[in-house]
Amino acid sequence: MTIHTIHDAFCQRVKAAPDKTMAERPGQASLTFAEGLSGVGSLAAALVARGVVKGDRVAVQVDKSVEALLLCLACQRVGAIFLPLNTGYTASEIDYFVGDAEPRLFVCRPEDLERLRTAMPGTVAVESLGARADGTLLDLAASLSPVTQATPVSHDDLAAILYTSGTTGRPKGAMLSHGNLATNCDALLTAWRFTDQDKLIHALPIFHTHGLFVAANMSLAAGATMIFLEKFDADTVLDLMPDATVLMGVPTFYSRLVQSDRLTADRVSNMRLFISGSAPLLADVHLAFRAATGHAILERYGMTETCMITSNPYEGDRRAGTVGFPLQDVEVRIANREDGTVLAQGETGAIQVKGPNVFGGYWRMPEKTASEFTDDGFFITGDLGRFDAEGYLHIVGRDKDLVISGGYNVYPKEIEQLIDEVPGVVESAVIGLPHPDFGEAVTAVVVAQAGAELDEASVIAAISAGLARYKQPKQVLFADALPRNVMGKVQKNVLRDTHAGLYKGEGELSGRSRSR
Ligand code: MCA
Ligand code: AMP
Repeated sequence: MTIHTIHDAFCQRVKAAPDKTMAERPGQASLTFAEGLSGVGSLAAALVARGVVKGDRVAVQVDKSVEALLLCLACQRVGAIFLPLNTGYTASEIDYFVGDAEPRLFVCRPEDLERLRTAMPGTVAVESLGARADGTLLDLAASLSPVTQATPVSHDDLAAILYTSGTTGRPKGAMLSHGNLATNCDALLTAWRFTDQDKLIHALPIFHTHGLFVAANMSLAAGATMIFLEKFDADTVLDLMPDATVLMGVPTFYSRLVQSDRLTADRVSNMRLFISGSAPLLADVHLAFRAATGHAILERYGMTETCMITSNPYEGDRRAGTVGFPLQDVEVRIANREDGTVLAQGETGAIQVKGPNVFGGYWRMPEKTASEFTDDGFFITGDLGRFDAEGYLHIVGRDKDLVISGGYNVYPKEIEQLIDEVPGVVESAVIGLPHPDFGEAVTAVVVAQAGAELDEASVIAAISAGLARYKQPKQVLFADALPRNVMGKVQKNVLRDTHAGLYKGEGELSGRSRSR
């Protein structure tokens, strides 16, 4: 199958099987593909009514719903650029995105509508969309004749902008084209043998690549059914397994599932595939899952800027601790971190990627974009890795200062800047420490002024107001000084080594109980 755009592939699926269930949603009526298409047409009309034209950005910060997914397709229908935002972002975080992306329309949760209509610049229309098919955008859509013709787009036209934070602390909008999304979806459908016979348990958020451009796009393009869950809950997912075929999740899904004695080979007998990505899956979890179910979790590797890059094989050995082989048409190489020369198999270095999956650059940041590509067009991922003798890619570390907590990226710089402004703080360093549930726990190491009355609670309280919950430190440690190298750079590896095993809740976290 060759996909031109996800919207086109979806429309073909509607034609082929209009009455097929597109999404089951516990507690609400299911939706067929034909109903989905009708929703897309109406939402597209609402976009047009709010002045959205080809190339305009539509920013969306709403709770997960099938309608939000239809809104993404409606953007594609009118050639607009979908800009999903983490529901955890606070008002000050949102201000930045709106200032940078200058959306024509901002779609928010119903409870935020009044506030945002006052707060947004006059150039931005504001409508709401709720999780139970409610909100002003749907009211507007229902009053209009649907848009039935798609605005023509090319492979290079932008389909989405996804913000990722940066080592400078300033988020960057990764510009993803229709071609990026379509070719990657195509490659994944083939690699994972995903078809209209599949029923996917969709428990990921839909404001990031994993839940939106991997899980949802594949289901829409293949004509598969999604069981669309508001969020991940291990017991709910276990309840649904006998009726489903595929689960895609971050490692935390799997580390929580293996703790349940309900995870058995019997329960998963209808499931054909479990996929993990967004953060490293511990080999222990891989093995425990295999022991409980007989299934080897298929681990893959991707990035917002590149969509999916590599995958363990569908047929063949899925190796714990590796992320497998490059996907179809994707080139991956390992380069020397200092001089950029390409390294031989077995050597460890910077992972670089080229292919139709790689984004066009950062929104309105040409210099930043240029600095992250090599002269011959490879994107520098910031991850470190090596290929083993059989060609499996191993990710061995990160060249970028990044913590990944439960699959969410947290850039230390952003948190350090806030902590450093707290009265009584001399300086700080934010690191990730091993955490049994989230993989890494955001941890702040703070140097306080002599006599300053600071403790963990006061530091967290001082920075929390403007910071999404998942970015807030799970623990704050105090030190007399930060270790530095001869260049004066803070040695975070030394801090990680010194404090490894010091995660405060480690002991109590070995069951299902979790602290902050
Ligand atoms: C929730 N909390 C978190 C996280 N999630 N803290 C740190 N890291 C997190 N990821 C906070 C909650 O606000 C709460 O705080 C406390 O931790 C416990 O919440 P809990 O109920 O356990 O959380 P949850 O609602 O069950 O969520 C955990 C989760 C969720 C299911 C792992 O974070 C999740 O769905 N993550 C997926 C992220 C994702 O889709 N990443 C893909 C990015 P309090 O109790 O204090 O209020 S795309 C990507 O990375 C690339 C492209 C790729 O390769 O895929
Ligand atoms: P994001 O910027 O949210 O797209 O996160 C991308 C980053 O997640 C990558 O650069 C990797 O560091 C990490 N990542 C994604 N998948 C994996 C994986 N399977 N194993 C290890 N790290 C991963």
